Amino acid sequence: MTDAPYTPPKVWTWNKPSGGAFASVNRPIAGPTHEKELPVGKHPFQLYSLATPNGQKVTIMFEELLAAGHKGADYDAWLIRIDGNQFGSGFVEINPNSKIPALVDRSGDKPFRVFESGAILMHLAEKFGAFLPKDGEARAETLSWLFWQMGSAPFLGGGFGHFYAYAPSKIEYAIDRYAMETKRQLDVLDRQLANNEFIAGKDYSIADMAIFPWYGGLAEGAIYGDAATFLDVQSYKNLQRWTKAIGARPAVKRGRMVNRTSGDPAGQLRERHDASDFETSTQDKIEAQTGKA
Ligand SMILES: N[C@@H](CCC(=O)N[C@@H](CS)C(=O)NCC(=O)O)C(=O)O
Repeated sequence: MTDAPYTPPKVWTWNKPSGGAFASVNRPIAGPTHEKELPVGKHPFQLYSLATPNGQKVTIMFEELLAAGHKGADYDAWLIRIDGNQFGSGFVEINPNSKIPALVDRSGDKPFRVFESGAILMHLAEKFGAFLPKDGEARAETLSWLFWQMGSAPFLGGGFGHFYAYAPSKIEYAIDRYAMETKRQLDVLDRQLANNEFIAGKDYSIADMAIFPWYGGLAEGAIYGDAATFLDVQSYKNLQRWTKAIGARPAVKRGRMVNRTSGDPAGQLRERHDASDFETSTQDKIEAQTGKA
């Protein structure tokens, strides 16, 4: 990797690692790299994930469904570390795109896969008739914001987050370009939240669950080093109000702990197989029992 001006060759070839964080798992081809079956637990839903923002969306949804009394929404959450495990054969079978989160719905006669966090949220919302209005304007508004998130966050994560926090060198052009777009997105949310309690209006919905882990996480200062200062996130007052309200929900707090592998060990529930795991199986307790991290 050099900072010298780059003249692209006529045909790109994969002849060196790209550099930066995650370079070791980046490759220009899809498909599995090794054989590995996925474990299956006792619950109707089997989730294979990690507590990145995309992973948190789904664990928040499950915890909200359970908190709302949907007993059929119980789930096993298995940990997929994205240091190569996303290329195991079993995982690629349920997500040909090799990215967490991926779900297997085993609640009916024949298990089937659902991948892409937005599709998983919609699938669960429709199945349980929850957090997504049934029809009309309210449904359209909720889906509009859900898909806004799916289309916008790659500019925040793959664009701003990558060049600000992970790239091997700081490139002013790239950071400027994506800081500008990220701030524009923060302003979109701030304006929407000026007149609405929740993202899609008066009701809490899957749009909030999708947007919170990314933009709430940024507003809290939880992602990309000191990005919160760099982007002056405190100036988005309505976004700050919403972030505090969503982050205080007990189900959101639980959902953010599931499949977490970093930070305070008391906030990490690396795998979730039962509601009681939040009391008994957080990483601090496991380390106290086993004596190792
Ligand atoms: N559009 C996908 C994005 C999922 C995604 O980017 N997942 C990341 C973690 S946040 C991942 O698994 N990365 C591993 C890799 O790129 O190899 C979704 O929303 O489900």
